Amino acid sequence: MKLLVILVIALAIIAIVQLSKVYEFTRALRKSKEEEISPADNKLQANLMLVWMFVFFIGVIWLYVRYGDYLPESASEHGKDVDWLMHLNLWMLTVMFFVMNTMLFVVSWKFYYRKGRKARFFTHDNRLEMIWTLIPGVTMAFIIVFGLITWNKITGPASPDAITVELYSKQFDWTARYPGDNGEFGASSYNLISSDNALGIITKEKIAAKLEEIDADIEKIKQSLEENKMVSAMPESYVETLQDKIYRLERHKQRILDLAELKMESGKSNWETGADDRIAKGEMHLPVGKEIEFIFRSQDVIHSAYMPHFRAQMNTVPGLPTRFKMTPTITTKEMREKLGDDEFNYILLCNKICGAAHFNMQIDVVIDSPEDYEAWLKKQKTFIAQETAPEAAPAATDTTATATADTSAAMAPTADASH
Ligand SMILES: [Cu+2]
Repeated sequence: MKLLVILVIALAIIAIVQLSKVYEFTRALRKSKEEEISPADNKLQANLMLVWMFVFFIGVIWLYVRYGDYLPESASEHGKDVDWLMHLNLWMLTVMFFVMNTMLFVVSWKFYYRKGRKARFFTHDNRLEMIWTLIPGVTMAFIIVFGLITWNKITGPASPDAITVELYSKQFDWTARYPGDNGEFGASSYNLISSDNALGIITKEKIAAKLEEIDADIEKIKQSLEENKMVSAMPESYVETLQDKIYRLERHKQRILDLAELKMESGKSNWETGADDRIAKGEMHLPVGKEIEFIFRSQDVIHSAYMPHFRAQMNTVPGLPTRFKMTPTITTKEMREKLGDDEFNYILLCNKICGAAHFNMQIDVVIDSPEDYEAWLKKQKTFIAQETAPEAAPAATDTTATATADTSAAMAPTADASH
């Protein structure tokens, strides 16, 4: 079948080429020049312009009707504002689209070339300049001002009783972290990210393991320096490179040691604070009617957390936590009833082409009643249970560590605590 289609297309192209050759040949016989176009030709082209305008407009209107409503009603508070803005923009564009295209095609139809007709020539018209500067200027200002007002609503400070949820992205999945009973996240650092600590949460064990790893690396380089010195004279540049490597590793080690000294705002060590953080994968639950403050982090590349049903989207950037707040207004159950679809689920998906499995980087978002949400949260594993052996966990509270005022910024729950 495919072969047949390709064959037909190929034959059609050959036929068109042959026909145009015949046309040129007859023209040569009639001795008319190629650039000579008859008035009848011009008129036909002008009329075709008008016909095409109508076909084009009908096509656009059909697209609006067929695909105009691709999402159900917004399930978040600010979503209504976003929808309003979106529709305002769309209507403005639609009006402009029809006005501009009508002018384009009608002018081509009306003023096609006729012998002896002359165009009026003028170099400047103040009134015209005014019209095409002022109208777009005012329209743009209007869109920008309303856009900024909505944007500030979404990204403004969260209320004190908002629930904070951290969304952590990496190639290619999402992890949701909820602060435990103490309401505070444990600190994290990219320096501690490893296969068994994807979020880089700071714990005594993780710090010890990292220090050990760095020491081993330093030792290896030192050894190779010694060995090479004995064998022959090493090029000086190579020695320098190795010494530079050692210097870098020592500096890295100091950063890890600094992490061990960190304390949270509450005065507890970050290990104590992070131990009861709850981790959810594959599915994220949120309570209806409560303000949620999202904090986004990324491990590797820029991803984008996109929750279309809530009209919410934010880039997740490695090394730079981003945030926004939203209040869900419709539970999953209510939305299923509204849509008459028992299988419906809200989704969180990655909206930035981030690699081979980007298409698969999505999880369900379940909006519960506050009671159901609490019950679900209690069932989620704490970081302590998930990422370390249970017996190794509780001991480590560093009472000797001190916190100084100037490091408090680095101790914000989600900031990467390193420099
Ligand atoms: Cu992604």
